[in-house]
Amino acid sequence: MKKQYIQMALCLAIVAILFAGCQPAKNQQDQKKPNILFIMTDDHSLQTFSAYDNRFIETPNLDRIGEEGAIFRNSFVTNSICGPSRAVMLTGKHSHRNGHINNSLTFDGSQMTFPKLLKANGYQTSIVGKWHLRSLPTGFDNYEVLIGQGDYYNSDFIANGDTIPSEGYVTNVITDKSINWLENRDAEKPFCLLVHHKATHRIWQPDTALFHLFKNREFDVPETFFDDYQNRQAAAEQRMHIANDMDLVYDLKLLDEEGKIQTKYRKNYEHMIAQLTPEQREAWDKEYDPIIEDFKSRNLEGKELALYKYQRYMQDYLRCVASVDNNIGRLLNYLEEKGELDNTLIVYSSDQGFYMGEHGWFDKRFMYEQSLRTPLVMRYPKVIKPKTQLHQLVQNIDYAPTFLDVAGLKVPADMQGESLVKLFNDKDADWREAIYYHYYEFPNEHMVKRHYGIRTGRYKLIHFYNDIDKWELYDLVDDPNEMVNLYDHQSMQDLISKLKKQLKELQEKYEDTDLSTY
Ligand code: SGN
Ligand code: CA
Repeated sequence: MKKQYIQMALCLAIVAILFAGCQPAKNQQDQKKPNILFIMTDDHSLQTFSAYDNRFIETPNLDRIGEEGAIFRNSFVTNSICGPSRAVMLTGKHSHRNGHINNSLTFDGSQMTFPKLLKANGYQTSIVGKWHLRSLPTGFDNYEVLIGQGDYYNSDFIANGDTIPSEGYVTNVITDKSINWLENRDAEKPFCLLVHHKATHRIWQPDTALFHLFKNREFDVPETFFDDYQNRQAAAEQRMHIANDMDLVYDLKLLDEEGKIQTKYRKNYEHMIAQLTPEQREAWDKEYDPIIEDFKSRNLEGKELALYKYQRYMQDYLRCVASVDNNIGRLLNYLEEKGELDNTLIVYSSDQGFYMGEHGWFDKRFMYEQSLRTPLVMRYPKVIKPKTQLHQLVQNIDYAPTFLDVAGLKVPADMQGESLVKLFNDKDADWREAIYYHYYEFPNEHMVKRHYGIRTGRYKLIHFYNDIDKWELYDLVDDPNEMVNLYDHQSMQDLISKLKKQLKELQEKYEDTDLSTY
């Protein structure tokens, strides 16, 4: 009897020792901090991301992130322009709070950003691609960034202080450099890598390897292409109109040797194609020479010319999107091969949306839907259930708090965004009911007036100010194209008072009460 007890006790002790031996390994696995891969493009519209809209292009790799994770159906920016959006994402603060209100400023890199906090807490941090904040990156163990806007072909990069010429098509080169960094990192530490593409920014130069795409495709023209901007003065006075402002040579690559095709930007375009290697140039001319000859034979004018420009614009823009999608596929495959895919929070977004001919436009800046929105998908199976669809109003101030939260770090109290992790845990969690927007870059190339406003689930109230004093109100359910400004409608006055009150509350909350300072 006694012997049996001793044997049993011995067995239990062995099991306990074995179990204890396994424990640390399991805990290490559970406690392994997730990697963060934040992929961003420049000017990528929701209209050209098939998980949002499949009228124009299929983007299987981008879609995969959302399918295997979450797609945000109401994702917005705070200030629809490049440098400011980047500053917002880094700091988790609105433009007036991080100081970077427009593209002509130099970002104050001494302030707190999420890469700095991750780096201080054991992450290896790196950024590859577009930066566009003038000062050099801070908070990164490694940076390889384009100078300003960079070039689509054979661009220089500043790599940790040195200028490095890099032959090839920029979307491929950024991916190569990113994979190279991942390959050579210290695999003992978690990483935070920002892959920030130049594409799909103007002037939409495709990869010569993708010239076969979208040949002979006729793209549907948006209903609002011939908008007359009735009751919308700021919309009428912009300069981002496909018919009037998109250049046939510079934007649409129709440089004829005799100079018959009118352009204000001949020199810019010549400079740009002079950077191509002889092989790239040969492929370039082979693609565009027949298009130029065809264009000249048509003698287009007025509406026909505008519609022609729209089709040319769409063809090259979509080819740039296709490169992005292919290269994201390469990155996902790399992580999968290395066994890191499921331990990485993968986020894809753009610095803002873009007009694909809606209201007759290209570019962004306005608080109207196409440029207020930005695509946002995230994948991290440990926290996000596949096929999650989120409809809350989220904004790019929320990215920094989300990254910190996923990494198990405290979000600094002065960050103005909120972690999105709460929505992954509970789809019905308490969330903001309205977002605040403020755009400052006027006067500037595209002449979009300064404005601020509020957007709720249904309504949008905008105030254009500075050299103008005009309000606009839209009902996004009845008028999703934002063609009818309801601001002067008698029946809307109670709603307007309520929205103005809510707007003021948001300005107080985010501390943007003194507009005279800009
Ligand atoms: C450049 C473009 C503009 C664009 C701004 C801002 N002109 O100035 O069309 O609006 O960038 O874009 S270009 O002749 O250089 O193409 S941003 O995304 O970088 O903010
Ligand atoms: Ca941009």
